[in-house]
Amino acid sequence: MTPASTGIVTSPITEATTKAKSGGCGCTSNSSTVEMDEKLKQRIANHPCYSEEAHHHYARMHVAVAPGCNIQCNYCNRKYDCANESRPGVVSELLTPEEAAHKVLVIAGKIPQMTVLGIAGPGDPLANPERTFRTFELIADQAPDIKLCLSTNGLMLPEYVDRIKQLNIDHVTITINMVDPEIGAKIYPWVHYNRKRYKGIEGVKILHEKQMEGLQALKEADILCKVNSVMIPGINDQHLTEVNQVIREKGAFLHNIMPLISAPEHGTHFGLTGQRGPSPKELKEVQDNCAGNMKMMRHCRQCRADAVGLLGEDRSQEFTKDKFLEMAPEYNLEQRQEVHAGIEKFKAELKAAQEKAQGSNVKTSEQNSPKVLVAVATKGSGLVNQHFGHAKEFQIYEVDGNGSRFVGHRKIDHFCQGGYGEKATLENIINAIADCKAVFVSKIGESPKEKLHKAGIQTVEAYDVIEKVASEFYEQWNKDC
Ligand code: CLF
Ligand code: SF4
Repeated sequence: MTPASTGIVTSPITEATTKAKSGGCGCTSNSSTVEMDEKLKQRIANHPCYSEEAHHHYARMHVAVAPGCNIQCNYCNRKYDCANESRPGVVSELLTPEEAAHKVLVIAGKIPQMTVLGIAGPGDPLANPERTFRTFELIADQAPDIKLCLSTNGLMLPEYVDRIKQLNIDHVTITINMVDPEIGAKIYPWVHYNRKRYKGIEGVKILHEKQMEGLQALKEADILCKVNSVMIPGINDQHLTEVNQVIREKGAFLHNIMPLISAPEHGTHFGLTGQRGPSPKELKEVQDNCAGNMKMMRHCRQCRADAVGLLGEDRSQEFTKDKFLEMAPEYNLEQRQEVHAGIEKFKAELKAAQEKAQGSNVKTSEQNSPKVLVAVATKGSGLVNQHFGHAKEFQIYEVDGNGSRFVGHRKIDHFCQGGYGEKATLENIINAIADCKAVFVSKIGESPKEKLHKAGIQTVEAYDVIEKVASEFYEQWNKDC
């Protein structure tokens, strides 16, 4: 149990440290080398997408109020949610703004660590401006502590930046897959603008122009802009460093390069024509090439237009329309503030534990120590605290003598299936983390442990701060090799 999953104020660091198998050292996790001032840190401190640190503790929710779209992406099938912010093949229940507001007030009470309301589909929010802005108005009025967040393809953004500012929407995402319309023509077959459909490059040029104008306008309005880019091997993979450079120059705050997810059953152009997505290694390479220039987001889960919960969990099925309409709104500002204060206290303890571990970090390894990847089973709160068999994803950390950094996550079919299909699933898990030297878990059975060892992946059982476990593992690994 953690503050992130219960909202109860506890001190799991002390608990974790007591439960640790051995004492020792650790290191701090920081996915970015780009420095930020205090004011900016405060603006993103409890936004789970804009802050990697926050995503271990705070949750977001989406409401699916925006059905229409004004462009066509080759990775999208309109039967499903907008693939710019969602995993393809997912269908959300469409809500009216009033239903959406009711849902937010229900969830704000049941999951008080939910700090952000995003509108990200199922189409494009700004192709449905009245529904989108009406929803934001209702929330701003009734739940003033919830941050508002919007994700768009950018086509209509320049027209709405003033309204976005007025509503105090401080976080806006634009999906920008290209800054060269020739490349864009391979991604977007048409664009609908000012009541006219523009095909091919003519439409892409309009989209590009509006995206750039929108980005500039957000910067001028001091609204934090994240850019999502879908990485499509053979089409824009080489081009994304140029996209990164342009958006950085224009003032984007954060860049989220996401993998194309493509399968024939999604019925998309790319799915049907066999366009593949990138491997985790290819994705990391491109992200690494862009890192250092600006903050990179690596913890995106490509969530659904009705997502609820921490980024790594999906609680949307607990709040389907038939269920949440029966629930009474429980929004309580005081209770929420109390829970947030507890989370902040916990975060401070976590940070202190990380810094303490950093102080006793491996001294010999220094600058040129080899980098290794490790996989971590976690339910959140920055701890190794999940049983191997219950993990639906592993967080991936890169570790060297200077510390450890979160670099991504790998989704897996979780292992405990009552005996059925376990062999196939274990093989899939081993494939998914084959490039990792170790997997950190709170517990693991003898049989999977043995098979992982045969595949060259060590298992480390612990219940402790991730960076501390990583550092102890690295020190031992460094001695052994
Ligand atoms: Fe939603 Fe997007 Fe706001 Fe986050 S999601 S609108 S910025 S609150 Fe986050 Fe989900 Fe990735 Fe989006 S993990 S798909 S980046
Ligand atoms: Fe689909 Fe979103 Fe692209 Fe519109 S912007 S076509 S909903 S992926």
